[in-house]
Order: sequence, then C-alpha cells, then structure tokens
Amino acid sequence: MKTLADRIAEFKHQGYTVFEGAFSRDLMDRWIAKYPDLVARQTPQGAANPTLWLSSVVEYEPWLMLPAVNDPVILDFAERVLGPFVQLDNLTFMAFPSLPRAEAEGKAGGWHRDIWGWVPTGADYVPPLACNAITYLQDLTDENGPLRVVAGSHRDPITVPQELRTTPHAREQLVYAKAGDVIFTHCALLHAGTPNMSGRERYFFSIYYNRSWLRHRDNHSGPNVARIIQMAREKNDRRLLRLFGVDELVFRRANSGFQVADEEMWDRWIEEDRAALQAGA
Ligand SMILES: O=C(O)CCC(=O)C(=O)O
Repeated sequence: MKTLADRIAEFKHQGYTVFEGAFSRDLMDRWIAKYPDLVARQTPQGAANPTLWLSSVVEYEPWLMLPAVNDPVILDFAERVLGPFVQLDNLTFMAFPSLPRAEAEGKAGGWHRDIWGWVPTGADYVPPLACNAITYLQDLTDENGPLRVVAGSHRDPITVPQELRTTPHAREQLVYAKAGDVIFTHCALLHAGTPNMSGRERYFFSIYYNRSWLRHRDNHSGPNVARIIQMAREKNDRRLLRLFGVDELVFRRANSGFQVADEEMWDRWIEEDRAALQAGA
C-alpha cells in the first residue's frame, strides 16, 4: 500500500499516479446506463450527429454524478498537489465508438498536454495548475485501447510534431487501467489515448480539476449545482464549495505573502478547512 508521501513523490517524478479501484462496479454501471439519456439531452435539436462528448453532467444528473467528482481519496490527493484550491473545471463523459480495425490498428489517439498545461522549460517539478483524473469504466485492453503516457514529460520540453501526433512514441508507457481506476495526471504530462477497435463502446471520464482562481468550462450556475452549493454552505464544507467555483478565501490564500513553503502552508489550510467542516456552519 502506497503512502501519501510515496504517491506525491511518484506524481512529482513521473507526472501521474494510479489510484486502483477508486469507483465501484455498481456506480460505473449506473453511469453507463445513464449515458444514452444524457446524449439525447445534450444533443441539440435537429443536429446531424449526436453529442457524444458530454460535459456539465453534474448539472444534468447531480446526485448520480457528484460521487465522480467528489471522491475523498482523489480530492485529498488533489489538494496536496494543487493546494486547497481544487475546482471542478469539467467532467467529460464519453463513449468512444469502435472504429474499423484498418483505421485504428497501430495508432495512438493524439499526443497532447491538457488544458492549463505548458511546455516545460526545464527539468524542475512545477506544481500543476490543473490535473486530470482519467477513469475508464471497463478494463483497458489492446482492443479497446490503453492510455499512453510519456513519464516525466511534465518536466521535459519534449514535443510531438503534427505528423507524428497519432504515432506511438518511442518513450511511451502503456497503461492498461482496470475499470474504476483513476489515473491522476499533471496537466503538463504528454499523453494520448488509443483508438477503440473492440466492437464495443469505450467509456471514459476526464474529471478535470483546476485552481479555483481560473475559469471553469462546466456550468456551475444551474439550479442543480446551486442545490449542491447550498448543501455545502449548510455544512460549511469549503472543499465542496470550492469544487463548484465558490472560494471565499481565494484572495487571502493566493496573496499569503509567501513566507512559509507552499506545501506546508497548504497543509495548514487543509487542516483549517477540516476544522471548519467539523464545527459546521
Ligand atoms: O482516450 C484516452 O484514453 C485519453 C484521454 C485523454 O487524453 C485525456 O483525457 O486528456
């Protein structure tokens, strides 16, 4: 069993860490069962093709989707690497359709770094502005497509030319995640998926967190998220409030004067937030 310190060291070194079995089969089955309905609700009327890349799904199905973004183990870790500034930028829910083998075989899905990332300028670890909690709702295989990562590329100015974007990389590692694992990545980690040729859908979540002073792509202003925010206020749950863009301490904490090492300061604030939650509103 990895300690928190091991995980943080691993994340800093390789740019990702895997949380095995973070989500239960029952929960994943309920998410999958809801996918067609969400597609129907998010596809604009009269559109030629269905919208398969779903976003703002917490607003659409708050009580079903909240456990995906509010997992305590994942958030505890996220706070250690982003600081207690963890906001939900976007939850993408996607079922990649199966492609013809001739189109898919031997290809990578498209090398990239994620939103709010950057091309590193040196080998030092720079704390992320955002992290991706990537989750697959079935075991990954060569048929449905592993995740590809270039370990350490969050500390390496390596880039992939356009003509090689869908070519396997000499330094890639293939991650055959099991259903419900979370691969928690640094925004500057170079990675790619793999085209699906399994004959079945490849269900995937990108649970994307960024720092609470950045903008967020998901809609946190609808009536359903407003209910979650209200519940968080009643419990004085600062972490849950922050997740949906309400961070009343952000200016104070982002302008602390910086006389204590960041991670030490973050630990103190995390403790303060826990105490506030226990004390209640
Ligand atoms: O499809 C995949 O496995 C890759 C996902 C990915 O690249 C991402 O979430 O940024």
